[in-house]
Amino acid sequence: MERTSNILVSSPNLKYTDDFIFADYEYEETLVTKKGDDLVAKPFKTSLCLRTARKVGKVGIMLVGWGGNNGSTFTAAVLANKHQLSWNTKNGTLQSNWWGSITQASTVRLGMDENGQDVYVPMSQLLPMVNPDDIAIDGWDISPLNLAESMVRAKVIDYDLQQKLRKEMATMKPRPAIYDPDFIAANQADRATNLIRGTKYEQYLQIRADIKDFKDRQKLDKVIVLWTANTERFCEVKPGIHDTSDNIEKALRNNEPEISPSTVFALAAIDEGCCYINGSPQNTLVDGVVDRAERNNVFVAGDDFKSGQTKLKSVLVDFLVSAGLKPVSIVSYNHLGNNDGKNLSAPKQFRSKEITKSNVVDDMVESNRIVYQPGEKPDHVVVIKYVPYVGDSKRAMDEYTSEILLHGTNTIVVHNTCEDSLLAVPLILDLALLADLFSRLSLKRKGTEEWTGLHSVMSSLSYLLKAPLVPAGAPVVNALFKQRAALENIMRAALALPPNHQMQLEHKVP
Ligand code: NAI
Ligand code: DG6
Repeated sequence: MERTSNILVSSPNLKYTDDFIFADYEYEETLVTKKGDDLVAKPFKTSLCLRTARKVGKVGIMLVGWGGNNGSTFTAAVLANKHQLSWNTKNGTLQSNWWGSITQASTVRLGMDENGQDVYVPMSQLLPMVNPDDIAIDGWDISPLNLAESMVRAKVIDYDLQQKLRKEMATMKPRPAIYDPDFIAANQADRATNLIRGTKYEQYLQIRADIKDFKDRQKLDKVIVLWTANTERFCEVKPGIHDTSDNIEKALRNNEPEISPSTVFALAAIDEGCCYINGSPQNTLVDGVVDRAERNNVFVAGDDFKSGQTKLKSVLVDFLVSAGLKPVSIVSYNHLGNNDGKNLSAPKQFRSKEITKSNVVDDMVESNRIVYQPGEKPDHVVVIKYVPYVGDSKRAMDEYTSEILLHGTNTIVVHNTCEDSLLAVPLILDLALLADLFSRLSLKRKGTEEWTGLHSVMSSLSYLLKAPLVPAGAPVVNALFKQRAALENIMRAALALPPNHQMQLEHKVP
C-alpha cells in the first residue's frame, strides 16, 4: 500500500521511494492495417515503466505581459487565495477560490466503491503538484505601471478586493520588456515606455539575466516563462532563419527583423533551461525554437489559451459530428472592450487570432468520413470587434448550422457573456502546474535502462490551448474530452492505474 497525498494506491505495479513514484504499466493500443479492401485491427501491448519525481521544489512563474489584464488578475488571484481573502460586494461577502482551474477545482474519477458507485478525487491530489500558494511571480511588461495600478486599469477585480490587495501588489513592478512596433498593433504605442533597448541579441541577453536574477533572488528550483502579452502578428517564416536552432541563433545575432519579440523571449527562456508556454496565437514556436528546446531538453507548449468560445466549440462540434450530424456552417462573433480587443482590432493581429480560432474543428471533421467527403469542411467564420464599453466582459455569439436526417437543418445559437480574464487566469495556473508535473515524468520500456522525459513539445497540455502544438508528425487533437481523457489517463498511468474506460460492466450484466 503506497500513499500520495490522501490517496492510497494498492498495486503490485506501484513503488514509492523517497525521490520517485515508479509505475509498471501496460500501454494498450490497436494497430490497424489495410489488407486489400479490409482493415485489420490488431491489439498490442507495450510494457512501460513510468517514473515521477516526487520533490516539487520551489517554482516561479515569469509572465510576459505581467501588467496586462491576465497578468494582473493572475497575480491578484494567487494572492487572494494565498491569504484566503474575503471581500464585500452588494451580494454579500465573497471568498477567494480557484474555480475554472482543472488542477484546483476539478475532480477525477479514481474508481468505484464496493457498491459500484463512482469515487472522485481532486485532480491536484493524484500526483505531487505545486501548491499555488507557494508560487513566486515575476515578469515583464512594456507598460511601466506597478501591479496595483495594472489591476485598477484592468477593471476586472471587485473594488473591495482591490483595496485588500493594493499594498502588496504596489510593490510588484514589471521588468522592462522588448517592444517592436512592427509586431503588435500601432494602438499600443502609448503604453510602451518600459523598454529594453539595444539589438535583439542584447535584448535576449537581458531576458536571460532577468530570469537568472529572479531565480537567484527567490532561491527557485525552476522557472516557467509564459507569454500572456499582446497578440503579435505572425512572423514571416523564412528558410535559413527560422528553421533550425543554429540558423535562428545566427539570425538573432544579425538582428534579423522577422525574429519576433516573443521568439526572443522563448529562446532566452529555453537557454536558461525554462519551460516556455505561449498563451497567445502567434507563431513564436517556429521550427528553430522547437529544435533548440529539443537540443536543450526543455519543454515548450502553445498556442493560445482555450478559455471560452473555443472551448465550447471543441465540445459542441465533437458532439454534433460524433452524433452523426454534419455541421456545415459555424459563425463566431466576438466583441470585447479590453486592451486585448483593442490590439486585435488591427488586421494583422486579428489574423493571428483568426487562425487559432478557426482550426479547432479539423480533427472532428476528419474523424467522420460518412458525413464529410475527403477535403470537405464546414464554412467557418470568425469575427472580432472592439467595443470599449463592454471592457473585459466579452460577448461571444455563435451560430452552428448542421445538416440532419434527410437533409433537414438544425441551427444552434449560443450567446456567452464571459469575463475574459477570469476565464483565462485559471488556465495560466494549470499550464504552469501541469508543465511542472510533466517535466518530472520519465518513461522507459520495461527491461531497458535509460529513462527519457516526455517530448519537448508538451502536447499533454492541449486541453488548455486553442491550437495545440504537437511533435512533428503527431496528430493534433482539439476535441475537449479527448484532451481531458489523455491528461487524466497519463496521470493514472503514472500511478499504475488503468485508463478510465467508462464501461461500467458491473451494472450492465445481470
Ligand atoms: P492585455 O492587453 O491586457 O495584456 C497584455 C500586456 O502585454 C499589456 O500589459 C501590454 O503592455 C503587454 N505587452 C505587449 N507587448 C509586450 C512585450 N513584447 N513584452 C512584454 N509585455 C508586452 O491582454 P490580456 O487580456 O491580458 O490578454 C493577453 C494575451 O492573452 C492576449 O494576446 C490575448 O489574445 C491572449 N488570450 C487571452 C484570453 C482571455 O480570455 N483573456 C484567452 C486566450 C488568449
Ligand atoms: C476575442 O476573441 C479575444 C480573444 O483574445 C479571446 O477572448 C480569447 O482568445 C479567448 O478565446 P476563446 O475562443 O477561447 O473564448
